[in-house]
Amino acid sequence: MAPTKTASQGMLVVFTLALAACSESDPPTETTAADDSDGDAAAIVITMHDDMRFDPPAAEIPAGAVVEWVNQGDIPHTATARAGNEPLERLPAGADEWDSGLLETGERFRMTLETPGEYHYICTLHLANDMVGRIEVLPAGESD
Ligand SMILES: [Cu+2]
Repeated sequence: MAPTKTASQGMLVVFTLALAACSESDPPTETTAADDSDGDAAAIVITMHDDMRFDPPAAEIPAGAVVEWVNQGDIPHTATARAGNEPLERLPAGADEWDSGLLETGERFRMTLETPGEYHYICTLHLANDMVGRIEVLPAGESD
């Protein structure tokens, strides 16, 4: 077998694997706004990485905006803000808590934050690595 042919076959395998990985990463729970195209667009997309960080780690959004977390790492992560676990997890009074559950590579989780105030959330798997994030929700009308 000629070396050049071997090389091109190798490329085909890589492409095939990449395609397979993409199709497997479709989150089963995603029933609305299933793609990145606009419509019900998220106000901010926060990516999750295997160096144990949320990017950006802190964000400001107007009340009622949609936040979307996407796992861009190879290992699972969560985005979690539950009542009763202060100060690691913190919610404004009356705000809805959330827990994405395990997000595998490429999976997304969305949350609409209606209540103004400061939110502290964590990755439950990597709290020891200080994988935490913050979101400031500004009262409607104050964010421009
Ligand atoms: Cu994590």
